[in-house]
Amino acid sequence: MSATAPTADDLQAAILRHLTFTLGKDAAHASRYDWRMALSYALRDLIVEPWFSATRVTYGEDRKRVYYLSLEFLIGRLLEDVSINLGLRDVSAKALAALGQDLGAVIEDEPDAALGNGGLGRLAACFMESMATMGVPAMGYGIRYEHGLFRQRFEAGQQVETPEDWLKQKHPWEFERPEVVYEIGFKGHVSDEGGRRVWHPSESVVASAHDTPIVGWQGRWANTLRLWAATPTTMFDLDRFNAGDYAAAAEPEALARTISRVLYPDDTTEAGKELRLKQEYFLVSSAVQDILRRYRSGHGDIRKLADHVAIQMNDTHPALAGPELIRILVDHDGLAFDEAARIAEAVLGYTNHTLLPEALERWTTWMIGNVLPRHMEIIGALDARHAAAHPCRPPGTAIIENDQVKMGELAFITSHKVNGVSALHTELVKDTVFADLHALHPGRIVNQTNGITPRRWLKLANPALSALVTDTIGDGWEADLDRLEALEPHLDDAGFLDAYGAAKRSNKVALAAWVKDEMGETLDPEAIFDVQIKRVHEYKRQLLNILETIGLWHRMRAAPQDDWVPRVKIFGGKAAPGYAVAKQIIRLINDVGRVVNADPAIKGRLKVLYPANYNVSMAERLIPASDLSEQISTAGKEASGTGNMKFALNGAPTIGTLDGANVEIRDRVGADNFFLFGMTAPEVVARRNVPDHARQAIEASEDLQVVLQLLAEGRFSPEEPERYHGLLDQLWNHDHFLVASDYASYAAAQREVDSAWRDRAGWLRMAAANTARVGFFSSDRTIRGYMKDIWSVKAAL
Ligand code: 26V
Repeated sequence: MSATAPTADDLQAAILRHLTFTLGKDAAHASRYDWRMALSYALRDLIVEPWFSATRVTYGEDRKRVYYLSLEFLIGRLLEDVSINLGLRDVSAKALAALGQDLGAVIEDEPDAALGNGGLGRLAACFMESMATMGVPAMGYGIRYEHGLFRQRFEAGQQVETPEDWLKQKHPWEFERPEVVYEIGFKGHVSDEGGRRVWHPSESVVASAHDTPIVGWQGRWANTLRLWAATPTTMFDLDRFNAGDYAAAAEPEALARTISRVLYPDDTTEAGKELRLKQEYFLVSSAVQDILRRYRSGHGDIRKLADHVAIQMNDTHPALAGPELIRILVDHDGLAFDEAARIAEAVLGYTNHTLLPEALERWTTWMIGNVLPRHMEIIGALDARHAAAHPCRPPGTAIIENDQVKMGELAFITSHKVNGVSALHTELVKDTVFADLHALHPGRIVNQTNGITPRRWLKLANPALSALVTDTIGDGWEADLDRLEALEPHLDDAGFLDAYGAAKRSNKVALAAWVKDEMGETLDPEAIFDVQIKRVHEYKRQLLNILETIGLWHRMRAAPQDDWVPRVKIFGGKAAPGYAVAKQIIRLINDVGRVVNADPAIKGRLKVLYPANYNVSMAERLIPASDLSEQISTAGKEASGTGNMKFALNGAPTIGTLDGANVEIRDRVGADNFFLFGMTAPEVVARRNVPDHARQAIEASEDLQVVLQLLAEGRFSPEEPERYHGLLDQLWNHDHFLVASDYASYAAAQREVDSAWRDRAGWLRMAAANTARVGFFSSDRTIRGYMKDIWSVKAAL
């Protein structure tokens, strides 16, 4: 930011100026929305200078740029984030207060930008913030979905989806760029013109750019998040309009806009939808055209592209970037195919985020051939080139198999580096999905353990703990999270631990007030706030959590006189609309909550809550108020997890399996400060081969038998006793995620949690040790890893 930071008076004047001249409102009649817009514009003005200077430096020093291609950016709200990064949160509060407005209320008025499903999209958002903080010349490319991830409501405990509508109000952070437009073709045919392939698309849309500046910590640098909106090539059919056929006249426009209409809400099952393929190509083509235009504006020789450009593909969703780049280099620049393929490989990197077979993208050759005929030829040629270079390659390494294009293989083969997102996951990538490709290309697969931005996930979300950290070790930790290690000597200081406990307690009291408001339930701040928030998936095993909760409830009822440790069980998360089992699990949790929360026998010592519509903002509220972080996926299934890092940073120890980044978190916080349970990844693989594993596990645990019996007799659904018979049948006969086999171990770990909790000082020390020891999980560190191992880029700051 500029040398002179604005005072509250300056900002107040800027707010009033925008209220008057941008919004055309008189302060006497301004709504909360108007004040939010005015403040947002006033702050946005202050980002412009670092944004321009970042661009000047990048051009002036001819720096290599990073382009992060992602179908998802789960940004959440921006107002508070920007005010904090500009160092103007308190100044903003003061300026608004002088105008009779409350900053907290204004912040809450902003809708979340929910352009993502979960971890993958949130990671992209953390990366954008870290790259801006470190001064990495970078640009994010995504789609400006008109409707982000659906909103979730519960009707009689069941998930109901309604469309999300974040653009209904103006999005104050973006700059529309009507002059930055590209034509994106689809379908049609390919002709041969004197040995040159020419694609004649039969459909096309226009991609138009919308830029949101992403400002880093202390406002020293800002990068661009460029989101593309689809618009028609021709607005409407004037002849039809004049003939009075208004609906038909508007058809081309409606069709084009469909492409950027809505985010796909399915984060595992293969979409198999032509529209999804069109979205993927729409992003890739507009991004690649934009990258090449920028490159050509400053450089002559396209062969040097990789010296100046790194493109990262966030999962396989943008994997058409390789074929698209090659298409332009060959068909437009006249390069030889081989040379174009080599350039693409030098530029591209691919991040794998999942091993779940159902989430690995595949498209039929028919569909790609139909929607993108020239790309289908190029994919065939890439496969042939790879086969020729590796004559003995195993058949599974082929890009095209059984008339399907495997996007993982395509992304792998077109990239110079492929990375997993945690140490364990990367080893599994090498040993399983890409074992054969790994053998052909040793050294190509590297690890980059995920991270989270400490600005949003500590500074913004947890002001109480942030203040304590700063009081104890000084500032600077925000941009150098390893400094949290300096808390280590304070872990045995009773005064520090008291203050730590007080910060946690204030967050719990605030959460309790919110829950009272939103759900009418009263929470005891002395209880363990035990939280599982993430997408609902069988492998994440929310079912294991709720079954164990039922077990606890049953034992409490049987011995109400005992001295039970009070618990508040909080769940949050959405299920993909078509994922029936996940929706049943949600319904079960809500049904259990209804019974448990109304049961006088347990005297309020157990509560089960499922606040609807979990999103980034809800995470910011819940995580700082949590005591226990549930990270209980079947080992080998969660690629990394990033929520696990947010909880640990905010002083909620993990109860978890040795899965994803849990492994590295436990290594760092220490085994004593982590509640480990469950089978390891190799044990999981072995266990699946035991016929009847679930039955055996159930027969070995009386506790689990009782729980299943309660479910079977309809204890939580008296109006429909058989409601959970399907889920029970799954558990007995198709327990793929080994809920039964890990139950006893999980329940035992929960009892360890109870006894640890009874030692107040011990617990606080454990919580604080988590905070002190997870500096490694800053996304700044992750980005440094990408810069060094994948992008060969240097930061400008
Ligand atoms: C797949 C599909 C298929 C078609 C429809 C839309 C769609 C959207 C997403 C996906 C793949 C989801 C993969 C994913 O989100 N992985 C998560 O990535 C996180 C960041 O690396 C990681 O922490 C989580 O463990 C991992 O599950």
